[in-house]
Amino acid sequence: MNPERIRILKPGKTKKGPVVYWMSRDQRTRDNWALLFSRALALEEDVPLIVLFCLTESFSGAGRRPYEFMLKGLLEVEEALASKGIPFFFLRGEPEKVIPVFVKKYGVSALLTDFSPLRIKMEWVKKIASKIELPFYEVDAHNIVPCWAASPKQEYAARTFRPRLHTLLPAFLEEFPKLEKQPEESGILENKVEKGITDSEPEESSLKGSGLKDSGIEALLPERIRDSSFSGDALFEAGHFRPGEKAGRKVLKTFLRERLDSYRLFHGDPTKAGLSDLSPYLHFGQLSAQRVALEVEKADVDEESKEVFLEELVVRRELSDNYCYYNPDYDNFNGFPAWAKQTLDTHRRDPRPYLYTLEEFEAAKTHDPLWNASQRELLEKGKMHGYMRMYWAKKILEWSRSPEQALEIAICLNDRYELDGRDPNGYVGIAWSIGGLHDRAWKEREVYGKVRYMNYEGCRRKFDVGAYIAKYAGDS
Ligand code: FAD
Ligand code: FO1
Repeated sequence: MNPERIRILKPGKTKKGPVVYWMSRDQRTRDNWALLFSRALALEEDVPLIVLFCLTESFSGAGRRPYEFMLKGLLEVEEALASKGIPFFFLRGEPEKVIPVFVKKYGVSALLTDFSPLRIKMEWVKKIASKIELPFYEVDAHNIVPCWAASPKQEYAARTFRPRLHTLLPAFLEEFPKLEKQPEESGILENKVEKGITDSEPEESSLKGSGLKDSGIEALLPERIRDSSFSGDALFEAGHFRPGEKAGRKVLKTFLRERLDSYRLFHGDPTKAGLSDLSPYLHFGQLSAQRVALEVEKADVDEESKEVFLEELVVRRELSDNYCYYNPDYDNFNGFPAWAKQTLDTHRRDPRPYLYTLEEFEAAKTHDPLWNASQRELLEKGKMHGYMRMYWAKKILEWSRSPEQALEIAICLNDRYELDGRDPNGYVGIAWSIGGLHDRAWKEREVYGKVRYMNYEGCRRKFDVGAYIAKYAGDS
């Protein structure tokens, strides 16, 4: 295990007591560097390992569908950990409140968590580090090359990031060691669902708690998610993506067998099943991108397709973490490159050919049947085709009062309905579409300025627009 994957957030001396892996972004037991490091640390100190997950009341505008997908995946995590003798604690509440109480209550000797460049997780980590007096480690279990090792700064574009990554890949794109079973006799605590430890001294809760599986998904959903729904939820067909580690590995297998070979040809055509369909599993960390890369490299298929796919999976995906990690304005106008801010400013007063509200966009009620079809794909499947996301976001820029309002609407709908939403890839994809991030200036035009333009005609040249519209016509 390359030691560069781990960094110390807070030093401290280890005393006798369990090691805790606070699982957040990488919700899986296989191929998980944070879990492997935690297990190695517990083994070294000859103390038990505990894994915990802290469920917050809300998360970046997520609705019911991502929560159900995530919670069903966590059920599987609990089961898989139990088969390794590792207890799983499912806590509720704000991590910066609940985790310090938990580590004190169980005399924890060291705390580990996985890495995320998003503001929400970075703030949780900062607050917790200031409240605890024990060693606190962070492991990048999401990227193949740890974000802090890939580059010391925000990269300008894929072409500046790619050579750095390719130089470092051999040192990190390695096979994973096996996760050692934890001996039963280490007297570790039973699985239990802690009913939201609060700041006050928790009452001595029984060790015989019920695991997640006894609770049922409905009861596990945060209150406000259980009681509310968004207008688009009614159209959701849950069956397209089965949640969890096992389902993720099955989708990978099918992709390698049936779709990787033609990825180069079909990945830009939303009327074809040409994509991997891995993003929900990668977003929730139910599948390791490193595992995908290792299997793709071994696949005996069209070499160019492998390259085109790895460019997306490795360079584009890890470039998203780079942007969010080094640019605190990753989800607002200020984060855009200077040339893009300048050109969008110049065209602020251009007349918009159409103007729609969030609700009209959400209900796929624009004048453009192609745009409406992409929105309906999102509402029905919970995953819009990658090519259509560019068109979808750019038209929101064209039909909104300002770039700021367009950003707000695109992020809101993306994070409300995409199963893979609330992810660095989303903030970067939207900033690329609306703010020219990681792109260059193009011929100047109304509203867009020099930001790359896309239109219906362009799509017609690329794929059978009529077939796509028919597929997601809905009742409109
Ligand atoms: P495949 O083409 O099979 O790609 C495999 C993996 O490579 C993806 O899962 C993803 O991890 C990575 N990848 C592919 N394309 C990109 C890209 N352009 N940028 C970064 N990584 C990429 N991706 C998300 O994961 N979550 C989002 O919320 C999201 N929102 C987007 C919004 C817009 C406006 C745009 C233009 C792109 C967005 N993307 C997002 C990136 C991309 O569209 C999706 O990752 C991809 O369509 C997911 O489907 P897939 O896994 O079947 O794709
Ligand atoms: N991570 C958590 O640790 N706790 C949560 O309650 C939580 C909710 C959640 C909802 C939707 C979603 O897409 C992700 C969610 N995550 C949650 C995972 C999240 O990806 C990670 O926490 C990362 O830190 C953020 O990148």
